[in-house]
Amino acid sequence: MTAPERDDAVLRALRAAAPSTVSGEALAAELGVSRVAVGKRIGVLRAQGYGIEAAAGQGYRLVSAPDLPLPAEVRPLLASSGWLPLGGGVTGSTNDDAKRLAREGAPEGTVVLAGEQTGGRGRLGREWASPPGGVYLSAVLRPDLAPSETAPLPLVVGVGVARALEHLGAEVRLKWPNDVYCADGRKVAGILVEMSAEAERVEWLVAGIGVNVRADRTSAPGACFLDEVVAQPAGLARVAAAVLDGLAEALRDFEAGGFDALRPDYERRAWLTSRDVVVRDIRGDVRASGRVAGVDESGRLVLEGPQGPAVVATGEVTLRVDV
Ligand code: BT5
Repeated sequence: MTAPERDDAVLRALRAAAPSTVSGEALAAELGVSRVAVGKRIGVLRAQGYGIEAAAGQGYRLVSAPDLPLPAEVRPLLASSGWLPLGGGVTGSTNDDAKRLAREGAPEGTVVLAGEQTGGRGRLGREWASPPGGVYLSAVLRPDLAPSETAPLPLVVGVGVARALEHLGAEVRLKWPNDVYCADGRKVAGILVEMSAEAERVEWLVAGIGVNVRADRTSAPGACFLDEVVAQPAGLARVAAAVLDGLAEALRDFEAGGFDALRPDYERRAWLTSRDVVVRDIRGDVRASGRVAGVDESGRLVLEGPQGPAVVATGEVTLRVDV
């Protein structure tokens, strides 16, 4: 039994017994380890926030579980295989953690989870507000792609997140290139894709996703929270599992048919279509403006401008407010 399997087995046994106790001997026998090793496992679970009572001579009783995307909670909820979840508590930035692991050779599917980040990052050095009550995760991917073929990935990830949040009962929109909005245009999730590549080949990609779940007034102004737009609030582990399942499915579609296979799914939820927008580059200079016609087969934004159609691959899009 691997360490993660042992984690799952301890929790499974405690859950199966709750509200009764399960004896230390029974746990040790089930796991094939010593009672001391069981005691250590219980200590680790308590440190993660599980409420576990120990009754003298009777064993352990699970009284509460933390609302966190902990691997032992997420793993049994996953429909997709191939994810290797880690973390689940507080960290600086899951993207930084996942990048470090990728550099050290972590396999495809390694996922760093967190329920809070102290240094969450957006694009271009911007901050991602990451208070407790959100799901923050970063997946290591090693696709067989040339660097030039990765451009649609933020959109692919976006479709995966959108499907996941819809599965949980929310209505969402996708704002090109990397935002997930609630139906009213407030941002509920953000995506940050980072990569390391040689000239011809991608070495690794890290797909970072932050989802606002529990309403938090200290978060970013104008943020939307999943709890505000679903009938049934879901546990953070459930949200993380749904996002990973959605991501797995979208990546499979992309691998099988390129972005074109996902284009109808993107277009159906596209927030910007038929809106008048301005696209700026990093320096804030206007690159293009016009009415959004949609996205092309590589995920680029297509505008109908005063000088005819324009296609943009990168940029910041704002709605044009005529004065
Ligand atoms: C993004 O950047 O939207 C990408 C966010 C990616 C966050 C994930 S969490 C897991 C992983 N680990 C990380 O460190 N990052 C990734 P961008 O498009 O640059 O948007 C950032 C802007 O969104 C900020 O300047 C704020 O205006 C706004 N914002 C910040 N936090 C927000 C939040 N929690 N909800 C809604 N909007 C937010």
